Amino acid sequence: MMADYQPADSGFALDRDCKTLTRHVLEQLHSFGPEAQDLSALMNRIALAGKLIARHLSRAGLMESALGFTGETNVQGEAVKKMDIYANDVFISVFKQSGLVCRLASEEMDKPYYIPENCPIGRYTLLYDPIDGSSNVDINLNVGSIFSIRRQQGDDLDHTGADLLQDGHQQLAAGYILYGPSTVLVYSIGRGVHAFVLDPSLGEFILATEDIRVPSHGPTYSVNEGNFWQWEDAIRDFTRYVHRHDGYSARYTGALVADFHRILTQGGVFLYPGTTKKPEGKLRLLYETAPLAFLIEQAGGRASTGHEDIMGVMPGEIHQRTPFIVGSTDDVALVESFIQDHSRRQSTLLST
Ligand code: P6P
Repeated sequence: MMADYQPADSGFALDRDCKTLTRHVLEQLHSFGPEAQDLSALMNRIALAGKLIARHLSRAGLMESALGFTGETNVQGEAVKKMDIYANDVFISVFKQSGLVCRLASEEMDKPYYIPENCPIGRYTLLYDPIDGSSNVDINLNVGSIFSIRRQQGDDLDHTGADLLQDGHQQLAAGYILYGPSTVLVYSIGRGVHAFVLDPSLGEFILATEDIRVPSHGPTYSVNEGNFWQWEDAIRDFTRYVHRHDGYSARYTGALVADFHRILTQGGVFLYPGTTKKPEGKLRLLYETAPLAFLIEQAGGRASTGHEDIMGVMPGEIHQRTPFIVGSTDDVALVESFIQDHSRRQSTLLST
């Protein structure tokens, strides 16, 4: 009787190369039921979008009309890059025939894109920022895509997307793709945060790090200090504090996904506070700050507007913005302590 077959020592390497994203999602859910299969299929489509965008980015410098501006401005009033439109359309193309989604809501589209009648309609909504940090695209620096998946609630017959105006706890899954020296996909379906690296030779995202935990404190503070005089005093005082105390380093790339990835993996705090020009902040809730808040909380960190948890913010409209303070629990709390001190001082002054 032959002994049971034992894989050779390379078993670990082979098994690791087989830990693809779709398999990981099913293992996470310990289920092969309909919703598990849906989530696995949704993540598989997002991975395909990431591969297509990564490929386009890697060759953009050699392609006519891949870089630069379209000459249009989007609903945010921002100049649109050709890569923004390409990436936006990639997500639509990848999901249009999937039978998984009923609509897609994006930074680049004023209203959600509804899957046409002649295509299979699903019961999920994809909310995404197709290319985050597009000011970096033409200079070959990091950019990312951010995504959030919600289940459709109600029928949305009037196509207003009103049922999307729910807080961050309604997210089923969230994550991002970071296009850098390697292409990294980070996601959570509410059971921890996991990172996959694209192996171009396989054309697969392979599990790299499981159950990422953000340290309770880190040395990095990440903020655009060019806005210093546009901030409220509390944020200026926080900045003065980290200038004066050892152990802090400033890092800021201009791409939220890249700055967030550093904070998620090494600790610290990223801030995009309100300014005099944009008191509500620059970053968008439904497809930027809420998905990243979902991730950081899953990794043991925090995300705040400075006054409340991002995950609890109820949006008034699809493109609503929020101030964003995200990262290690101790570092987010430090920023909030300056805000609370200032609020106390102001209320004391007003009461005298
Ligand atoms: P600023 C990119 O446009 C973006 O939305 C985020 O990726 C990034 O964190 C932020 O804006 C950068 O904005 O005002 O510092 O250039």
